[in-house]
Amino acid sequence: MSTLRQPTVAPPIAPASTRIAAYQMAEYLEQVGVEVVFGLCGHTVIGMLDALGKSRVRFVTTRHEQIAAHAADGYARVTGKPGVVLSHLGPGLTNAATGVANAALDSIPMVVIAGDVQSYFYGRHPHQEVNLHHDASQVEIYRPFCKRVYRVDRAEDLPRILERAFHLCQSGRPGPVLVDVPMDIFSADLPVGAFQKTPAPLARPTLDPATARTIVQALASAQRPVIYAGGGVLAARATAELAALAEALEVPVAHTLMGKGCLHERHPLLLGQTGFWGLPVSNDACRNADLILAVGTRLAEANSSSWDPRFTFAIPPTRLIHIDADPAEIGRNYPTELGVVADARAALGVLVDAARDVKHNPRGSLREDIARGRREFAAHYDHQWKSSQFPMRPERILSDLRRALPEDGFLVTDVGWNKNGVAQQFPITVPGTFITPSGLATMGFGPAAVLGVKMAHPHRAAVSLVGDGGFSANPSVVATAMEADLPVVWVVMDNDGFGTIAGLENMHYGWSFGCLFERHGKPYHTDYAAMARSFGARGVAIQSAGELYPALVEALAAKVPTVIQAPMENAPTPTPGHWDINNVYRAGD
Ligand SMILES: Cc1ncc(C[n+]2csc(CCOP(=O)(O)OP(=O)(O)O)c2C)c(N)n1
Repeated sequence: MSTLRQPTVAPPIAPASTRIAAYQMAEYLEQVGVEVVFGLCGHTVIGMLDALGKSRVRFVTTRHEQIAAHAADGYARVTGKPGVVLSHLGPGLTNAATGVANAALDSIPMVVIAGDVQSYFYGRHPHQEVNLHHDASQVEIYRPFCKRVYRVDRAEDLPRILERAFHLCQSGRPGPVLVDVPMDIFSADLPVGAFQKTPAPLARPTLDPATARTIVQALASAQRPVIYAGGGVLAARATAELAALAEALEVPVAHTLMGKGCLHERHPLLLGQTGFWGLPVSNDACRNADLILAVGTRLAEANSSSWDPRFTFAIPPTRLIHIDADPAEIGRNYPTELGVVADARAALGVLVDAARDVKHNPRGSLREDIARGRREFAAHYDHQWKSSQFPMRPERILSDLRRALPEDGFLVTDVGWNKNGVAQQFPITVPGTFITPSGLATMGFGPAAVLGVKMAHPHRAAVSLVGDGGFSANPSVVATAMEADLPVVWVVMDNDGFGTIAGLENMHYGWSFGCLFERHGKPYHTDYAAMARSFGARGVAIQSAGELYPALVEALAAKVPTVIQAPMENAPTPTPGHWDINNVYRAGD
């Protein structure tokens, strides 16, 4: 006979003035404007799921937590609101980590709510807890990339912590915040109205008029000034102010990867992206500038040609003024004449006011020089736009996609040819329609982030352009798109391998060992179109170059998600700049 004692004490009946925390929490999410939570279930979060299911907040269930985090990231990028993720503990949280870190490195506001083991099992190492070196330490996994990690030890703290999470993820330099909730705390009673405090509206840090006059004077009197725009300009929705400043002082604009779209692609002052995959005209203008005003950028390695002064920036002698939301970004890689901690939109707005009626140095043939530089570079690839070669030229895929995609449609890239080629060669005319993973450059981002983008803007087209490596990293996105009824389009640039790295290895070592998809020494090909159809989605296998454009038009009009698989030559993206890794590789015997 069992000697185990059965519990005999009935749970205490809560007084009428209390309500279970999870239900109040779901209502709080509604109150702070959360429309959708992306996540994946587990025994630690079903209390919260029940509450979400009974709320107005939509829950999108993914098949992998990384997808949930990328989708929330995509949603946040196009709405400017925090993305919200719900994750189970242990393996759920570690699965989500890549997506959350990707959001962190691109300064995307996000709140991650994680279930955890029961608080009263502290130190007993319960099921699925991460605790090898410290009790109850799963939150530590998120420490290096979250702005703050909270473990909720007492139910009474939950409302305050949640308010802090929504405040912190959006304030200063945005980024993810983790709220780790032991599952018994979802079920705890809290006084009705416990979740009342909402994040304070924030006036963004701006620029004082005297400093603005100094900066404007410096730009006006410079011989060869450049404005260098980063993702901070787009995140702050400051593109109109940027254009106004550039036009007022006749200053050309170069940009980072995340800054693409900061000016209309046909704006006569637009130089283009800098760095390894940049445009020569942009690298040259920056390298020869006497003054650069950098706004909302961390002057990162890829866009700065690994900071080698021979390629993109030569600072000094170029003088640098740097405006950024994060003081830690100022002065890291270059001597900086003046650093300003401010929101890009606020600061550019004050600069535009200060620039009114200010006379600037003559700029000579600046606009003609830019046009010629851009034309000359395009001549390297524009003859491929109509190439009927099959497997297709990547440039043809880009040009067909540009023709088919409405100007306000979203293009969400992954990493590989898609990201590097689009940043360099794909015209973007509506700010915020180019979405890409920059800081962490996570393969698998694009196919998942497009889900959040489409969720936020169901009436606008949303295409994920992705390599076959990136697409097959997390192909269950198709199932999620079907379930959530998100008619997105994935265009898979299929070269049977991790093409970019295969090319890099081949260039330095003469083969592509470990980078190609092969079986028994022969190319291993996957029929992603058939896979899509098995999910109930549309799947189109392109058989000749001419089939792509009509397939794109049809897919964009379709009411169900579509995978278009376009076989592609593994041709490298031009690299006018420099990347230090190429100095490192050494082949031996
Ligand atoms: C998660 C992750 N693993 C590895 C890499 C390194 N990486 C950068 S590009 C690339 C190849 C991507 O292959 P594919 O998606 O097929 O695109 P392609 O390069 O062929 O255009 C890899 C593996 C990465 N960025 N992210």
